[in-house]
Amino acid sequence: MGASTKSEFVVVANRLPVDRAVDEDGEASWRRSPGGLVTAIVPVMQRRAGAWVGWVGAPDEDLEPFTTEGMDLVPIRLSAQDVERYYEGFSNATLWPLYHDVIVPPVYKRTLWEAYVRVNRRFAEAAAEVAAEGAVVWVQDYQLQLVPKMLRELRPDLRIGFFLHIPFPPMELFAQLPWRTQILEGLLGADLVGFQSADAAANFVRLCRRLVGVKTQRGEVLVEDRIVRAEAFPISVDVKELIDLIGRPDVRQRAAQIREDLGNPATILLGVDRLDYTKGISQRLQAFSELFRDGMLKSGDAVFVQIATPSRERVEQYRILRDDIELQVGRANGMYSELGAPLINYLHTSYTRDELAALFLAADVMVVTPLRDGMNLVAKEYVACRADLRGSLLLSEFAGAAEELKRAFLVNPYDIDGMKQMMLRAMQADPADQNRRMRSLRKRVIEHDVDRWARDFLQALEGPYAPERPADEAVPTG
Ligand code: ADQ
Repeated sequence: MGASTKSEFVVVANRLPVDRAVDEDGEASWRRSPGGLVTAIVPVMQRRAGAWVGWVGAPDEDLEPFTTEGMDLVPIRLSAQDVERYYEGFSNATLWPLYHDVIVPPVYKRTLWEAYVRVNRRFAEAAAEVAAEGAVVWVQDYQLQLVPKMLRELRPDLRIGFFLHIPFPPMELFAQLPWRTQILEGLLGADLVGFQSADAAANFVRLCRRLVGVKTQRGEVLVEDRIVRAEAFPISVDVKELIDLIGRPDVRQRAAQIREDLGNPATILLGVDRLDYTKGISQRLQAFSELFRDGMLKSGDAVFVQIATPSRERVEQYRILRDDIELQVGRANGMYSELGAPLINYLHTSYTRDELAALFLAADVMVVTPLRDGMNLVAKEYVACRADLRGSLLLSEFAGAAEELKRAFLVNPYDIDGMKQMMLRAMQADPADQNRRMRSLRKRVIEHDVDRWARDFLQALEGPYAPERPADEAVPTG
């Protein structure tokens, strides 16, 4: 990308959509990161000569803009202190727990906030630099909530969209944040603010009215002479990629092999999560092991496979969580397993997409029990992979996905007894019941895949906006 080239379409996200790969000769190159967001946005980037502004994921790296796979990438430098304060600090020790029901206490520290402001400004300035006149800029997620306002101040000609991937909390929780007004004003710099659910969008609009004192109506906030829209765009998965994977003979063989390696138990239950306290891993393992304690299950009836991807390991609460889970797994296995047949197979590692697809095919019950989750893509990935219409999804009511996946076995993850009963029901569901449920779940996921999500958001951002009534009538001023 030449220094003078400007882009008509710019994505701004904490991370660039690439990871560094080092080959046998020590040569470094860039590989596209796995994940739905990247898959959904890359085709749009390629069609429109887009640019992506983000951090490479390592501290203190000074990189010039570069092009890979038809994407222009604009690296943002973060010092080790920025990473500690903006990323691990304000993003993941303040906002993350606050936006997830305060499951652990958020850290409120002025030094972290100052770093958040400083780094958000750096992202906004880079985006302002690279965007062409009248370009569309799409800002992603909770790490960058101040960018829309900062960017609008620098470049009032741009059309700015923002999408929040995590929940947006209600007044009772959000009001704790010492910088609550600044965050709301930051988001109000956008033309369109997208959320995973209608509840989150409604929380945002209500908070703007109460804390910023602006006029609002349904999904609209009036800011001076602009209308900011707040709407739900539930994110989804790359269904095509998953269907291709499960059609591969090696993936099917691997699924059969996994069942065999686990000793061909009657039922395999599976959990796949980042190791995060929002995911309810401990609650589900407790429910499962109590079924053995109570004699409802015995060795050979069922095996639980819990895959936990290492995550945010420098943040204290994540270190505590890891120790707690590993203690719990060790205890349950020590008490209820038989020699050579552990109750819980716990793997603290990351997997390839092929291996994940094979695990989904091998699992009779997919257990997704977050205490709070913006959406949860694992639930949708499992459904997309079960073209055989077998398997059961046990899903928390507090995952955004529950709003769409109504035929799952829904549970309150705080209710251990309720979860035990539902776990048994999901395990015992007959093939006809599984079939009916899975057919309905799959219809929803196939019709609403990640391409549609990106398309819907961008159409809402760029298309002509037709409010139900003219703006000056709908939102009286003065
Ligand atoms: P996450 O909290 O990371 O995402 P999730 O939606 O489940 O949660 O996405 C995780 C992704 O990582 C899935 O695609 C999954 O397959 C993959 N993954 C998990 N464990 C893995 C492993 N061991 N190896 C390889 N891959 C693994 C945030 C929000 C969610 C929201 C998404 C997207 O917290 O609520 O759904 O963003 O908006």
